[in-house]
Amino acid sequence: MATSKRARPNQRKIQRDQQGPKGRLVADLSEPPILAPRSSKVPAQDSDFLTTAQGQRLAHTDDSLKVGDRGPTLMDDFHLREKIMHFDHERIPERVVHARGAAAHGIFEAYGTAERITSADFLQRGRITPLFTRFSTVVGSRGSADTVRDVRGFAVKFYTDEGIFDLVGNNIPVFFIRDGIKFPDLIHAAKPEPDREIPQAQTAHTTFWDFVSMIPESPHMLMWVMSDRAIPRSYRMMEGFGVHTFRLVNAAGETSLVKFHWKPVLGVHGLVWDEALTLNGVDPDFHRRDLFNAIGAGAHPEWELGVQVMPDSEDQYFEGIDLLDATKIVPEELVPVEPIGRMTLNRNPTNFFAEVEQVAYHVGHLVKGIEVVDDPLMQARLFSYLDTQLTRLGGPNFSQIPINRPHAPVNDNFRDGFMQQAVHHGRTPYLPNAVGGGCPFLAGAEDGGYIHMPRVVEGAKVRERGPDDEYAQATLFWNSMTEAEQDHIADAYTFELGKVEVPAVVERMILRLALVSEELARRVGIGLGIPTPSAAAIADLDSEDGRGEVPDATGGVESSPALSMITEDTYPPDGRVVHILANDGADLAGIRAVRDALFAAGVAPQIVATHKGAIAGGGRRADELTVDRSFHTSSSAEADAIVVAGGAGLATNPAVVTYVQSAYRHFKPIAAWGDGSELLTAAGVEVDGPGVVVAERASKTFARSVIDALSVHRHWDRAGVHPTREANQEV
Ligand code: HDE
Repeated sequence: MATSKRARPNQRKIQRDQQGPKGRLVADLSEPPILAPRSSKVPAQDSDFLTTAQGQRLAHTDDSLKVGDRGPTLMDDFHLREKIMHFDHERIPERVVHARGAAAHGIFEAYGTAERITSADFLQRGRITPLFTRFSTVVGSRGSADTVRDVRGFAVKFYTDEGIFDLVGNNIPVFFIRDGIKFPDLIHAAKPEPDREIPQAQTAHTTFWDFVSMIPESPHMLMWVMSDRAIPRSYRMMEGFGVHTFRLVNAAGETSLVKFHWKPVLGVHGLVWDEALTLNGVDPDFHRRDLFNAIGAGAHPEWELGVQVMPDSEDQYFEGIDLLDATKIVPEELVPVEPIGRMTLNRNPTNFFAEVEQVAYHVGHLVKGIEVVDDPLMQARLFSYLDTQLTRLGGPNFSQIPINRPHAPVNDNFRDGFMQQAVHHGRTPYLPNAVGGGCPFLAGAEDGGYIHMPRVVEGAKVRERGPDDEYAQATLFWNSMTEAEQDHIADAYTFELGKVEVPAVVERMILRLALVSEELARRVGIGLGIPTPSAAAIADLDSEDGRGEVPDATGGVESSPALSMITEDTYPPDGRVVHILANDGADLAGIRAVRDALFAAGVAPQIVATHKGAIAGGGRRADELTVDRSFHTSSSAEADAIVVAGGAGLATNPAVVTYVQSAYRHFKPIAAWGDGSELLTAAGVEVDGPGVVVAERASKTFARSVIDALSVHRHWDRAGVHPTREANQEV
């Protein structure tokens, strides 16, 4: 009997025993399958005429078939029956977590710098691989708002020549829990409370804080979630992280342990909390729209993929940091991130449901050269992601849905199941076989087969966890923030805990915070009217958590600038939105010049006036300019900068004055020329303040200054001393 083990495709004739679901195949047991002549596509929108799902052309679709024009509807109306049946079943269950999201197609270009550590083909020099990336929030339902405080999912599906590789990460490099068995508890606590289904898409409620205040490993992740990382300005401006450690294997079989990082070319930027709250109402689709518009306008977002490479040691620790613990980072100051390739998102989805809603990521979609480690969070995920597709996508054939199809040839010997699209042929969907010529063949290492690296694992079967230093990295995060970022973290805790209805939960949480930073605990306590926990209470919790029995998990790093989002760097203004405020009588030639200069720099300018339609110029010559938006529908929260062109009544219109004031309070660049500066004065904006540009005329230099002011993102130096910082200093 032919065992297929040693058989190789180049030695033997392959009998294709499984065909991908490319087209409508005509089954014939004696002949190879024949593609139906008319179309190789899944039947969808081929006909010029409206048809039933079975292809019958229809003459009428506005009235059901009745006895007389007021009579009862007839069972004969197969068109009505089929149309309503399909409509009734249009929805599929939303994702149990990460339900709300947006996605785009793109490519990955490998630099080749990972060749020495992995044999993965798509990471070899010059390889270009198509991909599909979905960003998401975690807690909210599919229809929830984009700019809530939450972790963001960052999931990339690489369609490599060796099969699908999914890197299913987040925009925060750590997680709330260390073991996947706690995941249902975490999500039940974070989701709307089950008796009242309140609140939607937020952690600012009693049950979430009740849970995390009793999870000793959560403080590190909580610091990230309370920081501006959790209210990104845009999906395009988020870092991404693989979170878990991965084991890479090179062609010689040598292994290393790595952490994956995505670094956005546009920099990492957040919203201001007040702005995020406004956007939830003004434009709940803010992030989805931003991604769609930027790609549509040709501002294709880019990220560099990088790795931190650590030796594959027996204990899988690095400098005292447990690499199997997803609540820990390896500071970049200890192990720098080495760039290995670049992702560009360059095409919007054609159909949201078919692509974004049906895409199915799975951490077990791996390619050779990349392995997972024994991290118990990852291990639970390996089970979960396939399981969830069965409910969401209706069965085991979800990999045949177009967006999920591998680009590599498939021959999996799987058969049948709900919604099977392929018409397989042959008699031998099993191995080993002799009747089918031993096909399909098994691939050894020389043919690109996935070989798990042998590792010795031993130990008693126990429900236990290793020792952990739960606070040091949370403290490192706090110590690495600028003052503005610390102020935002203190405010975020004060907001979230302020929404908790059970005082004991708040007190427990403040106590835990004191182990991260007594200053932070005091500042949050001031806002909540809660006294600082006593030294004895802090010491009790400390010994209960067993700190001091384990080594410090920071690797000796006291402050990590890489954790801060506020840097001295400048960033490209691509796709940034600038609102040009104008009204009838404005300098239209100046507006055109500024608009064109901004546009040429990759910025998205929008003219906002008191009314839609067109505004008239102030000169003698009849001139008009079409307005993009009016103050009735727009908010300064949607813009990255405000430029005032001026025009009738702007400086005396309270809505417009508030518009400028909130932009200023949100630390955005503000600019004006000519009589536009009257509005700045009316809004109380200091014309020589940071990030404020004022000019006589709308010159090129003026436009350049606006772009320069945009490139630093926000002008934090406008902020005064934060009240709780001041109060804390007085204590
Ligand atoms: Fe997920 N997660 N997760 N997760 N996750 C899902 O899979 C799960 C975790 C992440 O855009 C689900 O298809 C468990 C960490 C992203 O479609 C589900 C555990 C990280 C996405 C699931 C985790 C993630 C998901 C829901 C603890 C960051 C969205 C729908 C063991 C590294 C992917 C689905 C997309 C989605 C389970 C923890 C990231 C239920 C059990 C840690 C980005 O399978």
